[in-house]
Amino acid sequence: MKISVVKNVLDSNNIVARKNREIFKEKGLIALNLISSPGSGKTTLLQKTIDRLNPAHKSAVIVGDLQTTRDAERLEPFAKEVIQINTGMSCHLYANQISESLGQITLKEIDFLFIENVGNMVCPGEFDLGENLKVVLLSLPEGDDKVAKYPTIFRAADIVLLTKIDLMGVLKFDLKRVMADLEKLNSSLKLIKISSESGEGMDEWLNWLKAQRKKSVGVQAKFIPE
Ligand SMILES: Nc1nc2c(ncn2[C@@H]2O[C@H](COP(=O)(O)OP(=O)(O)O)[C@@H](O)[C@H]2O)c(=O)[nH]1
Ligand SMILES: [Mg+2]
Repeated sequence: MKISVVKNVLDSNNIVARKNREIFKEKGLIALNLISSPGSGKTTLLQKTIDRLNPAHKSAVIVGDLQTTRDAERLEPFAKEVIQINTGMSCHLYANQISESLGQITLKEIDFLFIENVGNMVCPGEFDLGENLKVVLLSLPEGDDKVAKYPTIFRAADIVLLTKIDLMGVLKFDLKRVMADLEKLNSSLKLIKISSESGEGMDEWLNWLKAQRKKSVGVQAKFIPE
């Protein structure tokens, strides 16, 4: 008889994450896990992104914060469905919190599922949620040294968004240093310079998102009669 032992929290998390990924595939949606420090612009970017994806593509958001429903309230006017998870003391979301939330979303109507992870650059990187892609944000005010200081999350990223690019020239920020540090970690990593304020980089980001969805689930957006 084969006895399998779930060794630790990470093992059991990975089992649920795999199931989540199967559900996303079966329901024909793409799931993106947004990871960054608090305040780097995740919620603002999601507001602008979902607004631009509407009405052709429907989005849902699962947002994790230690406390409050503030981000959910900000996203509610844009997304078809929003679930806020309060993690209490936990610095990241777990796959089982995603799987429980999926039960509350009409997945067959959703094209993009955005997961706004709890703001920090360390723990969210360790916990697979079943997402198709990890989107890591770094904002200009955080400084140009952060890629080298937090390499793990940048190594795991499928794309890096350099946010608040409108502040270039206002703040000291050595873009070449960031590019060189990213190149050392992963030379094929895509970086988009973006601003929710000025709109710079938004077209490139939206085109990337649509191309990723096409790659993973096919061309058609799901038509939902209003
Ligand atoms: N200058 C500038 N400020 C931004 C931009 N995006 C967000 N912010 C501001 O940054 C702060 C934190 O944004 P928020 O979206 O809540 O970040 P989150 O904690 O990562 O979700 C807010 O005051 C936003 O108005 C941007 O592109 N440019
Ligand atoms: Mg937020």
